[in-house]
Amino acid sequence: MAYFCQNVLKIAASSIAGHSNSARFAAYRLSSTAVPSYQHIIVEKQGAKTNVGVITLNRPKALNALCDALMREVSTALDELEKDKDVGAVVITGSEKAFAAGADIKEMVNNTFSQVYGGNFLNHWNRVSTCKKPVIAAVNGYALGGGCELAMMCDIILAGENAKFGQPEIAIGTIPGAGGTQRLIRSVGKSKAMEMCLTGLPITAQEAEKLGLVSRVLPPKELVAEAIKMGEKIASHSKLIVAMCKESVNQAYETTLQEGLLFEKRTFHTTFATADRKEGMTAFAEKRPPNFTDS
Ligand code: CO8
Repeated sequence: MAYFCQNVLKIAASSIAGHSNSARFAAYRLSSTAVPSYQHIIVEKQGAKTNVGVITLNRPKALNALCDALMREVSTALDELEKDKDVGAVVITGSEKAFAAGADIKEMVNNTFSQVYGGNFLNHWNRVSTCKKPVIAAVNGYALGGGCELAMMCDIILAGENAKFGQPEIAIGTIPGAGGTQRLIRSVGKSKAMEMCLTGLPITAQEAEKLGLVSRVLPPKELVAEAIKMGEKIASHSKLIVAMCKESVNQAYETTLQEGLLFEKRTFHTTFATADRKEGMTAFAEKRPPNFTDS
């Protein structure tokens, strides 16, 4: 543990120095920690209370193409951040040029049907969508193919003004494989989803906001800091209740309205079995900030 703590600042400083978004890291330098053992991503805890996990995709030469090893590292990082009791939200981001330009085409080029079907190729990508903690995608630049799908696996997408979202798989003789034909339609509707999947052409951040794919568009240099700020706000609430709320919102994707409303009502009732519900309402009545214990 001591070894880890000593090295955290050293490693954080070196990863900050080498990072293209060094200005934003500087603002958080004093409160950041880093986990050293990743090759394709940078993992840190950011924010005034170091309670926001930040995963930065870091394969700049390949525009953050999502090779198998990178996505396995993302899964491992999420496992770690999910276990970390201090972390209340996670931000996934890339560089200013690319969030991610898709699955790694060069890695896939010689794969055969029997290999990908038999081996359940890239099945582990799903990990992002099963994270119990809220995950915010901070998207600058290209979010194409698997990059767009990765963003859509997150709970909230914030976009830089230069972001481009697209499903260009059709142009390389395949189709989206991680939600591009399923999650996209639920965000932007059938006509636009069809247009994007069948033409392969991307949409801008501004269009994406108009369509409801992203919740906000921000100047590229402010994007990650804003995402961390949003993560801090979420992390200031009870982590237990936040997880219940996330689960309830996600039910809307999976079920009928009546079943969803019932799920919501039962989950609402369940909050009354928690100490944090009692504390939250008591604090309101006593005109003081709540002291949540995540129980
Ligand atoms: N895979 C591998 N390498 C890539 C990828 C990629 N997706 N995208 C870019 N690169 C590499 C380039 O090959 C190039 O490498 P090098 O310098 O060694 O030649 C480097 O990144 C820079 O790229 P460009 O020179 O092309 O940069 P430009 O600025 O000219 O163009 C683009 C940027 C427009 C983003 C362009 O690179 C591009 O079109 N990339 C491919 C986009 C794409 O087709 N994405 C979809 C991939 S398929 C997919 O995502 C399927 C997901 C299925 C998931 C299934 C889960 C179960």
